[in-house]
Amino acid sequence: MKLGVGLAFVAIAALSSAQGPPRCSDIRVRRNAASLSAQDWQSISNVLHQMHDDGVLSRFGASHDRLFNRVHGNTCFFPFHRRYVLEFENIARRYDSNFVVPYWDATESFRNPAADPILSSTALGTNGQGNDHCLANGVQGDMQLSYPSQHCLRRNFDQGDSIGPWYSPEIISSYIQSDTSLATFRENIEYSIHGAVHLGMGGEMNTGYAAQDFSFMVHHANLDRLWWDWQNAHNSFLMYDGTGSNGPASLSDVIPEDSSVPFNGDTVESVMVLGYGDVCYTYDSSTGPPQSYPSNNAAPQDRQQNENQNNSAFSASSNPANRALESEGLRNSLGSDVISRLFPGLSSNSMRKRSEYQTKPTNCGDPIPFPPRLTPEWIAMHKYDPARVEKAHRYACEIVETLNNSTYVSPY
Ligand SMILES: *[C@@H]1O[C@H](CO)[C@@H](O)[C@H](O)[C@H]1NC(C)=O
Ligand SMILES: *[C@@H]1O[C@H](CO)[C@@H](O)[C@H](O)[C@H]1NC(C)=O
Ligand SMILES: *[C@@H]1O[C@H](CO)[C@@H](O)[C@H](O)[C@H]1NC(C)=O
Ligand SMILES: [Cu+2]
Repeated sequence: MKLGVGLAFVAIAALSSAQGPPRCSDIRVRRNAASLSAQDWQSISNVLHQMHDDGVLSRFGASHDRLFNRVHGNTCFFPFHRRYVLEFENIARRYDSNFVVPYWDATESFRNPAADPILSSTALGTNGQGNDHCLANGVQGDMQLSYPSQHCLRRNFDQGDSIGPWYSPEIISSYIQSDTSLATFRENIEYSIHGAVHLGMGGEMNTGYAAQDFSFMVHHANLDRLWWDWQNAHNSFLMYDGTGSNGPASLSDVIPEDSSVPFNGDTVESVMVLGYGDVCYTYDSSTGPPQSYPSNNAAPQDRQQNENQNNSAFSASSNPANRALESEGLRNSLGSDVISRLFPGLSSNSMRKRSEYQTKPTNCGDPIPFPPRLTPEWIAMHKYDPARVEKAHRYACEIVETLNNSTYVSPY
């Protein structure tokens, strides 16, 4: 009798841990912005202008600005921006039922971001023009904004007409593979590629109301994709640790919201797993939503299963061919000690010893440049702890130096 009750209890516990929101019947796919046609960008432009005319862009700018210090610098960074971009996408789909926010894989063009075709006059637009650095072309060319006061939509590259180098895919791949807690992964992403892209673009993107520039959505969709890849790589879909927007992070935390863009009290838990509940999208470069809702305490999966997806869970790059070259190159160029520390996702696969590859190939690419620092203004604006930011930057530089010291040749 006692045993029966015990078994029943275990069965119920197992069931409830596997519950969660229902799987979406229709899961849309966020595409790589690099694969969009001129017609796709034109459709996006039409939607953005209608949303602007209806005051929707101002509402998103205001909401992000007012919530600023609650949704940056803590683990809520990820769930907040997932919910926020989703809300933008849902509203945009009322204007065009085919609208899906594309993602900008800003790692692929890290050596010379200003030359990225996504920053061309038929896509997100080039650098701003004139004394005010007004955006004059692209999907939001010549747009006038009213939040927080009348101004043109501005873009002001950080190095005059060009943008300094960003973070290479290998650095972000290392975060995806080696960060075992979401709190650590959040710090590494927020202090690296997140800030580098905002600061490199400058203008509107360097303000609290940056979301009025569509670049914000395309950039944050990419950060969301990286979070999803991290969740898959560690089979840690429900991990939410560290500090949330209101003290110790908890899945039951309500996502901070502003009345200008209401989330109806949605919790962090409601956005943790793509393809479930109201989070009905996935990414074209990523592992798709799991077949059943993950349990809270799932053990790390055998990573071998991801091999047939060209290491999609192990590389920040969205390009399958480069992803394969990156993994192959890292395996062949680094000692097993470095692999297990910086790229542990590769260690379960057959590895050749570094001694077999002592000489650099003659077609050696340029070394990966050291990534940029966040500016003191950016650190102060976000109320980041400067010591944590510095620690993260030093770690990124150590990854670059380790690769530079090895025989590894980056395919990027
Ligand atoms: C992996 O990448 C290679 C090179 O781009 C490609 O030929 C192959 O079809 C890809 N395999 C899968 C399963 O995506
Ligand atoms: C890479 O190594 C070369 C020497 O092998 C050095 O000149 C260069 O400064 C290094 N670059 C980085 C980014 O570490
Ligand atoms: C790279 O090599 C240089 C020169 O040998 C060495 O001083 C440095 O510590 C190495 N860096 C890393 C991260 O291994
Ligand atoms: Cu933000």
